[in-house]
Amino acid sequence: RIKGAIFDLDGVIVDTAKYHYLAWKWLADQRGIPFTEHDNERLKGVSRMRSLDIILEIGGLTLSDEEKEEMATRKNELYLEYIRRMDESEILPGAKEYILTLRDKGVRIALGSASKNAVFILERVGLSELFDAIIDGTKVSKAKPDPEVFLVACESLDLSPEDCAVFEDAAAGVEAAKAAGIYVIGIGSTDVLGDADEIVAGLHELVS
Ligand code: G16
Ligand code: MG
Repeated sequence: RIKGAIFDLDGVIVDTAKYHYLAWKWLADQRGIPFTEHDNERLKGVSRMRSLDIILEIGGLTLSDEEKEEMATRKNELYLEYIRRMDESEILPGAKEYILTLRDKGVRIALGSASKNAVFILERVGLSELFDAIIDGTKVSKAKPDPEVFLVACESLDLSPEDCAVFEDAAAGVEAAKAAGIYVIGIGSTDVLGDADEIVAGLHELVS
């Protein structure tokens, strides 16, 4: 029986991967980098800068730190244009219901996201109040697959990793949760989430 539940944001609570993709795609096109939705899978759960490195690697491009900083800032401006328009209709099926069910049982709820825009997104979709702790890209220095984000989430809930469960859609996130010693429920398909302790298609499957 778990005492704390830690949710990833993108791919678990909302589908912001499509907006990350559109923003990166626009920039990749500008630079003539062939970037596909298949490649986008590698960007899931990893930090903004790491995402840029992966895209530049696909294009075989080397940029100065200054140019990279500029490109990352531009990407975020484009991304913000998309997420600014988000509302509660973009909450993935079952996500809100499942979190409410857990809260009813006294389970403490945390967010464990790589995104620096997590608080803004939760506010846009009206879910901020349901979280006892929000750990995101502004609060940790080491990105997934490093366990830091999930370990800090456990600490913030005042619980040990053995008493928590992580809900993750990305391979990097599953790896991070395992490294933190936390039970992990993969959200999505077996081919990406093979290392998870359990796999479901979406949180809707867990709502009884
Ligand atoms: C999300 C996405 C990643 C993205 C990262 C950083 O992580 O899955 O693709 O690169 O956030 O986002 P931002 O540019 O907004 O800081 P998660 O951990 O919520 O899946
Ligand atoms: Mg994710």
